[in-house]
Amino acid sequence: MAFTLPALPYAHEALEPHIDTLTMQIHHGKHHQAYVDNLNKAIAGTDNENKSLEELVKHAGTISPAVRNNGGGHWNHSFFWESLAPNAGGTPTGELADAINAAFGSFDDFKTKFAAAGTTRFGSGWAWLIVKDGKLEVSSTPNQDNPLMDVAEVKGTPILGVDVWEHAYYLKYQNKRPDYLTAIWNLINWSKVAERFAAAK
Ligand code: MN3
Repeated sequence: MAFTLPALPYAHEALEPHIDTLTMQIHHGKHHQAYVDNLNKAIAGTDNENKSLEELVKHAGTISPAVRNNGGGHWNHSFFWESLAPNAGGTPTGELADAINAAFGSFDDFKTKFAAAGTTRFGSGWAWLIVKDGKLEVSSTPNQDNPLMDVAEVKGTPILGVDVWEHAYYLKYQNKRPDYLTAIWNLINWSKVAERFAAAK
Protein backbone atom coordinates (compact mmCIF):
# COMPACT_ATOMS: atom_id res chain seq x y z
CA MET A 1 0.00 0.00 0.00
CA ALA A 2 1.40 3.35 -0.99
CA PHE A 3 2.28 5.92 1.63
CA THR A 4 0.56 9.31 1.53
CA LEU A 5 1.42 12.80 2.74
CA PRO A 6 -0.40 13.51 6.01
CA ALA A 7 -2.25 16.83 6.19
CA LEU A 8 -0.62 19.47 8.37
CA PRO A 9 -2.47 19.63 11.72
CA TYR A 10 -2.69 23.47 11.34
CA ALA A 11 -2.59 26.07 8.55
CA HIS A 12 0.69 26.92 6.78
CA GLU A 13 0.61 30.41 8.27
CA ALA A 14 -0.27 29.24 11.79
CA LEU A 15 3.34 29.09 13.01
CA GLU A 16 4.14 32.71 12.08
CA PRO A 17 6.22 34.63 13.01
CA HIS A 18 8.51 31.84 14.25
CA ILE A 19 8.28 29.72 11.10
CA ASP A 20 7.14 31.61 8.01
CA THR A 21 4.32 30.57 5.69
CA LEU A 22 6.46 30.02 2.58
CA THR A 23 8.86 27.76 4.47
CA MET A 24 5.92 25.68 5.69
CA GLN A 25 4.40 25.47 2.20
CA ILE A 26 7.67 24.29 0.64
CA HIS A 27 8.72 22.11 3.58
CA HIS A 28 5.45 20.20 3.81
CA GLY A 29 4.18 20.41 0.23
CA LYS A 30 7.48 19.87 -1.62
CA HIS A 31 10.10 18.32 0.67
CA HIS A 32 7.87 16.00 2.69
CA GLN A 33 5.85 15.13 -0.43
CA ALA A 34 9.10 14.21 -2.21
CA TYR A 35 10.10 11.83 0.61
CA VAL A 36 6.71 10.14 0.33
CA ASP A 37 6.88 9.90 -3.48
CA ASN A 38 10.47 8.63 -3.52
CA LEU A 39 9.73 6.11 -0.76
CA ASN A 40 6.81 4.75 -2.79
CA LYS A 41 9.03 4.48 -5.87
CA ALA A 42 11.78 2.73 -3.91
CA ILE A 43 9.48 0.06 -2.42
CA ALA A 44 7.29 -0.53 -5.49
CA GLY A 45 7.33 -4.20 -6.49
CA THR A 46 9.53 -5.24 -3.53
CA ASP A 47 8.86 -7.07 -0.24
CA ASN A 48 9.00 -3.71 1.51
CA GLU A 49 5.77 -2.66 -0.16
CA ASN A 50 3.68 -4.38 2.50
CA LYS A 51 5.64 -3.26 5.55
CA SER A 52 4.67 -0.46 7.90
CA LEU A 53 6.77 2.69 8.02
CA GLU A 54 7.92 1.78 11.57
CA GLU A 55 9.00 -1.66 10.38
CA LEU A 56 11.05 -0.15 7.53
CA VAL A 57 12.66 2.46 9.77
CA LYS A 58 13.66 -0.10 12.44
CA HIS A 59 15.59 -2.08 9.84
CA ALA A 60 17.33 0.92 8.28
CA GLY A 61 20.66 -0.91 8.30
CA THR A 62 19.44 -3.64 5.98
CA ILE A 63 17.22 -1.69 3.56
CA SER A 64 18.41 0.30 0.55
CA PRO A 65 19.69 3.86 1.05
CA ALA A 66 16.64 5.14 -0.88
CA VAL A 67 14.23 3.45 1.53
CA ARG A 68 16.28 4.49 4.57
CA ASN A 69 16.52 8.15 3.53
CA ASN A 70 12.97 8.59 2.24
CA GLY A 71 11.35 6.34 4.84
CA GLY A 72 13.21 8.25 7.54
CA GLY A 73 12.21 11.52 5.91
CA HIS A 74 8.55 10.52 5.88
CA TRP A 75 8.58 9.30 9.49
CA ASN A 76 10.60 12.27 10.81
CA HIS A 77 8.47 14.96 9.15
CA SER A 78 5.17 13.35 10.15
CA PHE A 79 6.51 13.35 13.73
CA PHE A 80 7.85 16.93 13.46
CA TRP A 81 4.56 18.52 12.34
CA GLU A 82 2.83 16.98 15.35
CA SER A 83 5.60 18.18 17.66
CA LEU A 84 4.66 21.79 16.86
CA ALA A 85 1.49 23.82 17.33
CA PRO A 86 0.36 27.43 17.11
CA ASN A 87 0.08 29.23 20.46
CA ALA A 88 2.19 26.52 22.05
CA GLY A 89 5.56 26.58 23.77
CA GLY A 90 5.77 27.47 27.42
CA THR A 91 6.95 24.82 29.83
CA PRO A 92 6.09 21.15 30.21
CA THR A 93 4.16 20.10 33.31
CA GLY A 94 3.52 17.02 35.44
CA GLU A 95 5.56 13.84 35.04
CA LEU A 96 7.30 15.09 31.91
CA ALA A 97 8.53 18.20 33.75
CA ASP A 98 9.74 16.00 36.63
CA ALA A 99 11.57 13.68 34.23
CA ILE A 100 13.23 16.65 32.46
CA ASN A 101 14.40 18.07 35.79
CA ALA A 102 15.68 14.66 36.89
CA ALA A 103 17.60 14.07 33.65
CA PHE A 104 18.98 17.54 32.93
CA GLY A 105 18.80 19.51 36.20
CA SER A 106 16.25 22.05 34.97
CA PHE A 107 14.12 22.94 31.96
CA ASP A 108 16.65 25.65 30.99
CA ASP A 109 19.50 23.15 31.14
CA PHE A 110 17.49 20.81 28.94
CA LYS A 111 16.90 23.61 26.41
CA THR A 112 20.60 24.43 26.33
CA LYS A 113 21.51 20.80 25.74
CA PHE A 114 18.87 20.33 23.05
CA ALA A 115 19.90 23.52 21.22
CA ALA A 116 23.54 22.40 21.36
CA ALA A 117 22.59 19.04 19.82
CA GLY A 118 20.84 20.84 16.97
CA THR A 119 23.49 23.50 16.49
CA THR A 120 26.46 21.13 16.48
CA ARG A 121 24.88 18.58 14.12
CA PHE A 122 27.16 19.18 11.11
CA GLY A 123 25.30 19.52 7.81
CA SER A 124 21.73 18.22 7.81
CA GLY A 125 19.94 16.27 10.50
CA TRP A 126 17.70 16.26 13.55
CA ALA A 127 17.80 16.98 17.28
CA TRP A 128 15.83 14.61 19.52
CA LEU A 129 14.51 14.14 23.02
CA ILE A 130 14.24 10.40 23.53
CA VAL A 131 13.27 7.88 26.18
CA LYS A 132 16.09 5.36 26.65
CA ASP A 133 15.87 2.72 29.38
CA GLY A 134 13.07 4.70 31.05
CA LYS A 135 15.10 7.94 31.17
CA LEU A 136 15.22 11.05 29.02
CA GLU A 137 18.21 11.79 26.79
CA VAL A 138 19.06 14.36 24.14
CA SER A 139 20.60 13.11 20.90
CA SER A 140 20.99 14.01 17.26
CA THR A 141 21.07 12.10 13.99
CA PRO A 142 22.45 12.88 10.51
CA ASN A 143 20.39 13.22 7.34
CA GLN A 144 16.96 11.54 7.77
CA ASP A 145 18.07 8.96 10.32
CA ASN A 146 16.23 8.78 13.66
CA PRO A 147 16.65 7.11 17.07
CA LEU A 148 14.31 4.23 16.16
CA MET A 149 16.77 3.04 13.53
CA ASP A 150 19.05 0.07 14.18
CA VAL A 151 21.87 2.22 12.77
CA ALA A 152 21.39 5.11 15.23
CA GLU A 153 24.36 5.95 17.44
CA VAL A 154 21.94 6.55 20.36
CA LYS A 155 18.79 4.44 20.14
CA GLY A 156 15.56 5.17 21.96
CA THR A 157 11.95 6.23 21.57
CA PRO A 158 11.67 9.80 20.29
CA ILE A 159 9.18 12.09 22.06
CA LEU A 160 10.35 15.36 20.45
CA GLY A 161 12.21 15.94 17.19
CA VAL A 162 13.35 19.15 15.52
CA ASP A 163 14.47 19.37 11.90
CA VAL A 164 17.77 21.24 11.53
CA TRP A 165 18.10 20.90 7.75
CA GLU A 166 18.62 24.31 6.12
CA HIS A 167 15.29 23.89 4.28
CA ALA A 168 13.56 24.10 7.69
CA TYR A 169 14.75 27.65 8.41
CA TYR A 170 16.87 29.22 5.66
CA LEU A 171 14.28 31.59 4.12
CA LYS A 172 13.74 33.39 7.41
CA TYR A 173 16.92 32.72 9.40
CA GLN A 174 19.52 32.20 6.62
CA ASN A 175 22.72 30.86 8.23
CA LYS A 176 21.49 31.55 11.78
CA ARG A 177 20.45 28.06 12.86
CA PRO A 178 20.76 29.01 16.56
CA ASP A 179 18.12 31.75 16.10
CA TYR A 180 15.71 29.22 14.57
CA LEU A 181 16.40 26.85 17.46
CA THR A 182 15.63 29.67 19.93
CA ALA A 183 12.37 30.57 18.16
CA ILE A 184 11.20 26.95 17.99
CA TRP A 185 10.56 26.89 21.77
CA ASN A 186 7.51 29.10 21.08
CA LEU A 187 5.99 26.27 19.05
CA ILE A 188 6.67 23.06 20.95
CA ASN A 189 3.46 21.15 21.61
CA TRP A 190 4.26 19.99 25.14
CA SER A 191 0.94 18.22 25.61
CA LYS A 192 1.77 16.03 22.58
CA VAL A 193 5.29 15.43 23.92
CA ALA A 194 3.82 14.49 27.34
CA GLU A 195 1.42 12.06 25.65
CA ARG A 196 4.35 10.40 23.84
CA PHE A 197 6.34 10.30 27.07
CA ALA A 198 3.52 8.54 28.89
CA ALA A 199 3.33 5.94 26.12
CA ALA A 200 7.10 5.40 25.93
CA LYS A 201 8.24 5.20 29.54
MN1 MN3 B 1 12.77 18.84 6.65
